[in-house]
Amino acid sequence: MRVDYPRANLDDPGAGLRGRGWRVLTLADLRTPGGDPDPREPERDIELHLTGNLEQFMWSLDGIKLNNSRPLHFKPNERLRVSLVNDTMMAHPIHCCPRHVERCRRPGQHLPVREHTVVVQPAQRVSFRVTADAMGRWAFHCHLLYHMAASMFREVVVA
Ligand SMILES: [Cu+2]
Repeated sequence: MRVDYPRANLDDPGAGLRGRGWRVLTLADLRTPGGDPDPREPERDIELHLTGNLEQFMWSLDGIKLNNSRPLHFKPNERLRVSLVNDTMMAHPIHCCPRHVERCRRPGQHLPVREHTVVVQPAQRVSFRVTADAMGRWAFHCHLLYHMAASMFREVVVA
């Protein structure tokens, strides 16, 4: 299953809260104090699809089982933009351990929201920027343990 037209807006209050006449705080309202900690433009773009099958309880990145996957390689101090497209019917809280990441509001916009874990809603496309400022092996994964254990996990190597 692939989402043909993922949405990228951050101002959706969510199911049950839309069009109710009250103001709902969304990610579009947030700002990182002090601005972008690394204002460099990303040197490279990486796109990953969050994939799975709810009935068979299979979860993965780009449809690849963890044991068959290859690590993502980041260069030391490289600035990257990672885009996640959620092709599943569930929200996934994605963590790029051990770093915080700066979520992009829209492609090319410079008002990041700094986050530890980026929640990607169903049929949503989310981009964040990250600096490879820690050498070694990182864990890029869904924070729902049973998704991570079922292969929604990818090793990142900074070397
Ligand atoms: Cu998940």
